[in-house]
Order: sequence, then structure tokens, then C-alpha cells
Amino acid sequence: MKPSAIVGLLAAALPGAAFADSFLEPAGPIASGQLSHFGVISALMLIVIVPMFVALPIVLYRYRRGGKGTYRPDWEFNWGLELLIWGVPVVLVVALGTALWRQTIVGDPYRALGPDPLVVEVVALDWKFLFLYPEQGVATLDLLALPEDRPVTLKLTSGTVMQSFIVPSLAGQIYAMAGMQTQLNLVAEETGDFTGRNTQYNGLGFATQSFTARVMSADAFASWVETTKAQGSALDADGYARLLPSSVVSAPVLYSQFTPGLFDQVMAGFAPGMFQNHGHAGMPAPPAPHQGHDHTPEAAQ
Ligand SMILES: [Cu+2]
Repeated sequence: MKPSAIVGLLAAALPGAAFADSFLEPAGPIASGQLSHFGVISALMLIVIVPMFVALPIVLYRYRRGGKGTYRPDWEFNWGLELLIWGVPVVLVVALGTALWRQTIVGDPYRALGPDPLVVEVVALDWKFLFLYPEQGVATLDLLALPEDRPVTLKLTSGTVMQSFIVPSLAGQIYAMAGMQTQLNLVAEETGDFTGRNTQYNGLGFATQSFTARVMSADAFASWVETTKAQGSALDADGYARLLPSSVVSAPVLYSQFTPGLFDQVMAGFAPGMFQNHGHAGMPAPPAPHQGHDHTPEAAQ
């Protein structure tokens, strides 16, 4: 039986809802790879676990007082046993290591999954995620809309503390850090809503910091972009500044447009020397010498 079949049987034996929004119900190749790797390592570890649980009662029964086993207190060495005790773990470690090595390369978050990826810029905030679509010109808060079957490259940074971004059904976690950019590549192969969240504790709103990854057909995505352009409000530097205070977003917010380069400005706001260079996008008011210009909205024009 293939390892993935074992996991499949296990999954079928338990309520389906238990695996929703988990890599155990993958909706793309990255999570599928995690599932089959999980199956392989589980099967390999059973080689150790099953014989042990079988042997334990046999040994207890055979060598009990009055049992058939011979009492041999002078026994010291047996080549067969030595080979078994040392050989099996060595083979297992090599097999596990090889499987992990391959999976690490295949599941590398930075590995492009195809030509012409949809680029989405992700800014982690307290306690929400801002998604910027440079190609489409729209932006969202706590809604990651994705087209089906098109490779996606997420570029992540944080506008606040370090966070850990994950959409378990689609791809593994990656950190988002202030002043730095990380990348996560994925392809969604099933339409539907999947839950994504931050898994790095960042304060009171942490438990509620989740968002919906909504996978649509290519056509539905295109019309979603058009609808968003027509309906949403614009996100400018002031709008971004209003997102900085900690808050939980009850429903996703759509923006018809955003200030181009906002993602880079957020990162630059944390760059060394920002107090001299006056990067305003990323940070609340810097502490020390800070003068020579006006911060009122009129002056900012
Ligand atoms: Cu300033």
C-alpha cells in the first residue's frame, strides 16, 4: 500500500471537518507534496514502531516466570541482533534524510512554480493582512483572491512585528519581517475558500488574525478585479497609516486602487537611517530629532 493511501484511509476514518484547512486536504501541489512526505515518513517510522509493539507483549509472555524462554544470564553478543539494532536505524535515517532533502527542494517556498506568476504583495499588520495586487492595481484587507491554476508569487513583509504567514491547504508557512522581503510560491488547483492565518504570537488580537484565501476560476478572478475596481475605495499613504494601529478586521475590505510602490515604501520605512531619510510609510512617529517639515495632510500634498 502506498504511504499516501495509508494517510487517505486514516483521513476517511475520521470526520472530514477535522482536516479542513490543513495540508491533509491539499488544494495545490505544495500542500500535496507535504501530505505525501508526511505519508512517507509515517510509513518509515512504522518500521520501528510496529515491531516494537509486537515484540513487547511476545517478550513479556515468553520470558515470564514459568514461560518457554530460556533463562541465559551470561548472554552477551549476537551478530544478527547487532546488525538489526544498528542496521535498521542507519537505513532509516538515510531514507528519512533523502526524503526530507528532496522535499526541501521541491517544497522550497522561493521555487517558482511556473511562468507568468500572479504577484501579490503581502503586508502583515496587527492583526490583519494587507494584500496588494500590482498587476491589477487593486488591494484588499484580509482577503486573498486568487485565480485557479495560475502560479502565484507572494512577496511578504511586515508593517509591524515579525509574523508567520500560512494558508495550510495551499502552502506552508513563511515569516514576514519588517524591513525585509520573503517569498512564498503556490498554485491553487481547487476553487473555494481556504483559511490563512498568522501563526506567530503578536498580541491580543493574535487568535483572531485569520483571512480568507478565495480561489476562483480565471474568469471569475478577472471579473472580481473589475468589480473591486468599480466599488472599492482608494488606499493612499494616509489610509495605510490608519491601518497601522492594532485592530481586528471583522469583514474583508476592498480597495479599488493603492499608491504605487506602497510595498517598497513600507519596507523602506524600516531601513537603517530612516530617521534621516524620513521614510514615513512603515512606522509610527520616530522618536528623536525630527523636524524641518510639517506633517499635516495639507503639507504632505
Ligand atoms: Cu518626518
